[in-house]
Amino acid sequence: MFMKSFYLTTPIYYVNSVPHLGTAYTTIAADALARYRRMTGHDVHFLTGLDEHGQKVAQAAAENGTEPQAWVDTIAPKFVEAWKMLDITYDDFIRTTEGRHVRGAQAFLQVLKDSGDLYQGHYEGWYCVPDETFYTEEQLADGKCPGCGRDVQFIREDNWFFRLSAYQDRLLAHYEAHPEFIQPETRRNEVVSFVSGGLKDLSVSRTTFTWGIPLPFDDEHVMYVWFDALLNYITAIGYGDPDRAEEFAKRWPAQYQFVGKDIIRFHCAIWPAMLMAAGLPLPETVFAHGFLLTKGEKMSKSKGNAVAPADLVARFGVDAYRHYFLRDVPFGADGSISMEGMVQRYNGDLANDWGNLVSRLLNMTEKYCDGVVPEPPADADATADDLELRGIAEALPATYEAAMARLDYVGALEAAWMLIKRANRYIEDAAPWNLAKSDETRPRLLAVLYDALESVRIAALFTAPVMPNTSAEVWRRLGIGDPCSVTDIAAESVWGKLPAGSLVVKGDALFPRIYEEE
Ligand code: ME8
Repeated sequence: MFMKSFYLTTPIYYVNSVPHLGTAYTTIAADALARYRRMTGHDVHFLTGLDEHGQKVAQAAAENGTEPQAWVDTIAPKFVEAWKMLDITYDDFIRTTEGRHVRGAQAFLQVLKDSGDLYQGHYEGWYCVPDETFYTEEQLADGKCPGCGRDVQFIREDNWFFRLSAYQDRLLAHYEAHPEFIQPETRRNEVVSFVSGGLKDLSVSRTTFTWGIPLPFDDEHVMYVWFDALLNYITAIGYGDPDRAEEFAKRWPAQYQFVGKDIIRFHCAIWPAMLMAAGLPLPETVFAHGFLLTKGEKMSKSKGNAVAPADLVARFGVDAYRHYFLRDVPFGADGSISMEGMVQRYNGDLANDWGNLVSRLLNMTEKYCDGVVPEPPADADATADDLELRGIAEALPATYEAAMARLDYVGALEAAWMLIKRANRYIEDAAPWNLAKSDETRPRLLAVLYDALESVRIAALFTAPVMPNTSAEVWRRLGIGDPCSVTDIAAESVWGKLPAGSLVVKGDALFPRIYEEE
């Protein structure tokens, strides 16, 4: 069977410090999409990794009294551990200090040099180390970095420049012809207006420090860290390596590149211009999500309001963690997060709705049917309630797909919750505990249990991209396979696939309620 390649990337994170909620947010969103696309039969390649060069990382190493390479080697495993804890199913993890990246990035620079897109010049201006960004005097905000508000330093260097200005018209034409290239719309407008305002050639090398990739044609210079970092998206899949040409041709261009809104100009102006200069196609969509805010402020390492994902996972569990961020923060917008919000979401959606549905139903199946899934009821006997429940389950795949196609995780989860909530109400209304009182109503009892169990099977399928462990556990309790390894979710979600005779186990509460005083 031909499987469409689906290449998805996150930014590669700076190793100046350990992962936090912000970097975890992008990575979880990408993971949920990667998992879902595997379930829709795509040949998914999900890349994440680390941005290990540059002044900021060199500074972090110096502050910690160590050499840059030793420093990045200490921090990199912390990212790997964090992504393991959060059940991130990346297919590749690139570090920009790896040989495959260094060689690919050098090959790329050589192509640009040969095509005449690079020239030697003199740079004089401001530089923000935390953002690794060049600024002109006019761009500064009260003498500080307009991006992060921190101090900037004045630098004077003889550098290599990239003819970014030459790509202004082609970039604008691309935005025009491909409205899907930058999403959401607000970010697209922001980039169009930025590029329309004129682009300056970009300094792409540095000479006043050495922690970077040497230019292949001038080893006095190391590559500007953003130029180096952006190239990870192609070096990881084999750019510049003749032995991996086929892989590169299959994977590039990417379907989605996820970024935070803070780095949209790099990804939507500089990056596509670099690709154009090298004669490569552009990614289909760069999607910029918003910031996580705590008490109205961007959460960041430097502001000291960054929370460690591990603390929240310890309290709520990994699935509840993943669910909270994707359910509470519309992807693309800024979102306020709080401990109260997380407890509410946990108790409401997970303990009351989903966990409760699963446990009461499995309990009843044990109690009234010795844990054996009953036969599916005959269609002719279906009541209006049965048909409504089934109708919601049958509408779910298309609604869910439409939401995921626009990266609307909130919409996708709401669609799954329509089924979960309706199934809870279905049980309330049908009152199996009354139906169990007489033999006469036993056929109805079995029909209700089957339909409710089938709804649970389908709900677990569609919550799997976000809450993989819970879904796997629910299917295990239903006595069926692993929802996370499904590759044809449409076929799998057909009503009536829950096999009669399967033995269910009730198990502990999936989401024990959290009380405020805890
Ligand atoms: O920028 N809310 O790395 P970085 C949401 N190395 N997302 C947030 C966030 C917040 N409060 N804070 C950070 C870099 N992020 C470069 C990228 S790519 C070629 C190079 C997320 O470690 C968001 O995705 O500063 C943002 O784009 C990314 O972390 C920045 O990570």
